[in-house]
Amino acid sequence: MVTRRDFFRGAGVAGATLAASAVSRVSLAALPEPVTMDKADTQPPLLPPNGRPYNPVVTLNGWTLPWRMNKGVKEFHLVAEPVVREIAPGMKAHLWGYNGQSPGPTIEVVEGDRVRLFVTNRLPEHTTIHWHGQRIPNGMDGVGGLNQKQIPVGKTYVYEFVARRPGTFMYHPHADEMTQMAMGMMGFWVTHPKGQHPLIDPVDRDFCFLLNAFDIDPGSYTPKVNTMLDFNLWMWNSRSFPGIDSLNVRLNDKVRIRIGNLTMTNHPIHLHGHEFLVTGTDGGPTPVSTRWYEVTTDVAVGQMRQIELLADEEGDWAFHCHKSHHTMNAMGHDVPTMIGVDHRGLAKQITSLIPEYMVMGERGMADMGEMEMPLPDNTLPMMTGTGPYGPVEMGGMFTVFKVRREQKPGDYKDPGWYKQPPGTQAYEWTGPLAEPARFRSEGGQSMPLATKSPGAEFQVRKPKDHSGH
Ligand SMILES: [Cu+2]
Repeated sequence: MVTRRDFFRGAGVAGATLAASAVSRVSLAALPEPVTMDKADTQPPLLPPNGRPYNPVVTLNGWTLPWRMNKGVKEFHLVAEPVVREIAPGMKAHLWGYNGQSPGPTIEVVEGDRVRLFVTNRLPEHTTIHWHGQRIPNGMDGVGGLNQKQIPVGKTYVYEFVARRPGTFMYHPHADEMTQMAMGMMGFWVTHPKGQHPLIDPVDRDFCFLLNAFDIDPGSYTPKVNTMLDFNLWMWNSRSFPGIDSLNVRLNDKVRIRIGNLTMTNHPIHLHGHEFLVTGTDGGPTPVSTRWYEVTTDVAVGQMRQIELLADEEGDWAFHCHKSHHTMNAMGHDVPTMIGVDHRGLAKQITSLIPEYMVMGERGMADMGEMEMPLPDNTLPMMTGTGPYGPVEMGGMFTVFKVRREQKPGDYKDPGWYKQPPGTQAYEWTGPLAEPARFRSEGGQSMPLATKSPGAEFQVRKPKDHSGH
């Protein structure tokens, strides 16, 4: 829910009451009131109340920041501050973000808009904002030390420029970046085209989200800010499956999904049941001649990708990152592969010391999604989320694209699970099983080996950590 608060009477600002009464009301009125969000739910699209018209986006588990028109300038107020973000039910993280959430609110403007952004720093250290991907005057680019002085604690800086290029953008600090981005300082920005654009088609649904990763030890609340690659929580808009909302659309809707990556690794984003076109990148809309159909698109570090599809297949379609360890949650690390290992003897010895000891993963890892293990406080099971037929065995960067005949235009509510029509679902074969016919001429090769080896045994070893991402 959007809440307005009287920023200058907030209890946290020392001497604010005095300042507010002593300083003129004019100076207070000069600053747009900050608007904050206290929930991680997907908010309905913000229909533009004034300014140039556009078709708004829907931010997955997020919201769009309202603005004020001031003599033809769109004024926004971002407040950089510590926030508590629910990663998924059962886990909260102490992050840094903007206006009550991390990621911060999506900023939506129209090509040609003059934009004024007030940025108030309520973090314990200085910050800046960089408007990632935009064409702006050099002094507005937000690289601390290079383009401007960092915004000191408690101060407000103003950025002002014209949103020249329509497209998909992001914002993030360019001051103590490794810490501030590891703590969740980031947000989405969409510049809509002014009227008809030859390369930007109107769509029925327009979704956006940022990819992000945190390293939060089970039982703790604050991300480790010195982690370079070995993150343990993979998220869309700082939400981990099953905390990520589904993307709910009507059958035959034309759908656009915009994805930005501010993690430290690439993410091959994969949609089931449909083909899509990459219609936009960091550089704006792609020329039509460069578009081809795909089901997976890699979003590299610092990149934005805009995909478009016709949602013409009804159902509940998985939508996820294809790096399989990114569809798991914390505790995914340092767990040895136990498939095929018989640990009956070992388990017996251990249970004499630790009665509740369980052997994990000897038949594969699917058991782990089902079993009820005691978890440390404030963490998520590795694989979780339950569908209509049982555990989905996914966490992290996973959600469901729901295509429904009855979904009304403009309705983003979850329609529940899809009921497959009779005869259209995988089923058990109960007839007789024939012996498989084996291929009889194994071993043919163009160059016979000089010496025949008696056969070698291989040990397949998966990398133990993620340093090779
Ligand atoms: Cu990924």
